[in-house]
Amino acid sequence: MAKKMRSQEERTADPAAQEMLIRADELGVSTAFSRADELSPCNIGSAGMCCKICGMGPCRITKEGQTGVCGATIDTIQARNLIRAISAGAAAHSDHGRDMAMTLKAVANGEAEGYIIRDVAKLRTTAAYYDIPIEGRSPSEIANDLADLYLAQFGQQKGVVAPVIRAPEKRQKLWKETGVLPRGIDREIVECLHRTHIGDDQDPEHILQHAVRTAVGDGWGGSLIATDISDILFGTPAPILGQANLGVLKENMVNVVVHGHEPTLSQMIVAASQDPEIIQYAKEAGAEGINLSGICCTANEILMRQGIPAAGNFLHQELAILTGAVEAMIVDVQCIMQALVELASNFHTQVITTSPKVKIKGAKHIEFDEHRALSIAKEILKTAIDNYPNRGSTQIPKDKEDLIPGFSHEYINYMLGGSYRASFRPLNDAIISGRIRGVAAVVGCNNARSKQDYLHTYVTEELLKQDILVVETGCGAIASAKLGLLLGEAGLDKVGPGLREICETVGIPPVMHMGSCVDNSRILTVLSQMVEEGGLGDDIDKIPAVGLAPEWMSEKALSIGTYCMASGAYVIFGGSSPIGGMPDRVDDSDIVSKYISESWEKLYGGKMEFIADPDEMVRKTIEHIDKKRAELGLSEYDAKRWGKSGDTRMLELEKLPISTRKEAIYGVAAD
Ligand code: XCC
Ligand code: SF4
Repeated sequence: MAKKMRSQEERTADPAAQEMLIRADELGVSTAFSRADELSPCNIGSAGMCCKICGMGPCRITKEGQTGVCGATIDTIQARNLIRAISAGAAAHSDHGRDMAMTLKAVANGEAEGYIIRDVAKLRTTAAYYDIPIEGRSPSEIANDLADLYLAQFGQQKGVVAPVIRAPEKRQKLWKETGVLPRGIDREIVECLHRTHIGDDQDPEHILQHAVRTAVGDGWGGSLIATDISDILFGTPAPILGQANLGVLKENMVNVVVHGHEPTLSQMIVAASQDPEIIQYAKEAGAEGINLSGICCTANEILMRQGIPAAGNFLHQELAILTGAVEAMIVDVQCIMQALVELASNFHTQVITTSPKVKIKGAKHIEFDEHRALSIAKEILKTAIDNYPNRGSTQIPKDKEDLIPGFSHEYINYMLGGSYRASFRPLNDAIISGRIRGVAAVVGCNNARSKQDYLHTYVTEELLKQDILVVETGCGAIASAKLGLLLGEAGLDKVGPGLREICETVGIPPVMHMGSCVDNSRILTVLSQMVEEGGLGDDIDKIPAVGLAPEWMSEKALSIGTYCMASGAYVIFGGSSPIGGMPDRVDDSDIVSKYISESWEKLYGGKMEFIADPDEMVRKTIEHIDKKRAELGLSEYDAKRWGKSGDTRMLELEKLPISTRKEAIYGVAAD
């Protein structure tokens, strides 16, 4: 059967991406978009029905009642596949957290060239959670103790991973009762691998219970640690002006793109790129200077702290190289396509790997070491500059949008109440009054099998119309940024009347960019503080909130979804389900899908579902939010009550003939 090649418009919603895909066709090079068209996914594997964990397999289960050679049922196989994916995701996030803790330790000991403790206030607040003495001690002394405590969480064998104490008390009790309090971050991940070795845990529900424990160790452990330490070392984000999309690349400058996840190296590259010696070196090579930009979550890390522009999200990594204008793409860990090297061989672009954990054949490897960070960053930049004279023909799309990222938990707290009355009260009140109907976190990846950015931005825009405040992280946030939704006033004509009032009053964009994927931990701590603030129930599962990952593809997304579920959220994944099972299987016998939805909801108040249709995602989000509002005894959401005050409304009224203005102001219909 001939393969169906999608048109550029079917492949991506982003005009800059469409332009680059046309260029790829003209140059005859492949991209993830074209490879996705050429390579159909295996329909047995993609639905979780293939087991290859022992040498008697792979066993592909396609008929009801069939089992693997060892007798494993489809449910056991699906559960094992799912927990293995969740544990890989948790491992990736948590290992990132571990590296941050190592860096903090080196900084505290004065052994990390170029780094300082930038946010002493956050260091003190964080240390205080764990009763680390802070009064009369230097930042280095406190940081040393905090680094030791955080490092110990990874190899801890007994007890409870320390940052869990930052969850609402009721939630912690629930986790204790259900046996999912993580003992040590690494221990739970290792146990996932042990339990799924042939001949171990074969009760799907029992397997998945351990998935919850592992994921809690990610969200309330490894990821939270990563976020805390990034803030301590590089500053807690606050709103800052940035830009996103390929148009941020510059014709007359050395374009260096950092891609991956860890801020340790990219922050140092930012510092090195501002060094007069390096700028001079670039000028000597004939460029006007160095233009730094980011892809994926490394982009988010430096965007929300220094306002360094984002060249794009996951599916933009190849497209940046296709401009022909990138001297070097510097990668560290996670979400880096192997295809970059082959693609770069058509241009002058140098792909540089830097992590001791990641090498790609054909890429230049300059290994990063936090003890010599600044020197290494300069060496990398010089390599990029040396490559500038090799540049051939270029085509840089014009598209770029402004955005305001940087909505950390701390900043939202400050923004809502100021220095003296920092609080979440106004947010809770807005939800209670119904101006804000509820909150949705739209997060996660791009997926080459769905139209890039479309699901993210469609779902986001539909929720905004319904007065649902949206927070975003990861590649989803960059998708919205490219569409201009992350700007204060700019997006407000697309927003429901109640939410618009709040945005105008507080001065926030309707979509708040909260950071990278490990920063989903910020969403957890925000939800916890909303509980603490009062009026929205005594635990996270009472809050009218939903998490969505419409274009997920990474195993990390599955771990994020699971810890958000365990924290009490309804989590919806778009795209295909890794536990889809047999298409004609009756719902009742689909143990795994039922378990992660219905049974998890009974246990944790949150649930996880895979829903392909975006309208269905929106419908179920609204339904859940309204159900939670009703359970809290809050007034039914009514759009007509809002939007009659404020500047925007006055401007609209001024457009009306005077005779009808009175009716417009006092009548029932608002819009
Ligand atoms: Fe990777 Fe974080 Fe997914 Fe983007 S969103 S594709 S994980 S970069 Ni995390
Ligand atoms: Fe097949 Fe069982 Fe081996 Fe899996 S563990 S590959 S189902 S024999």
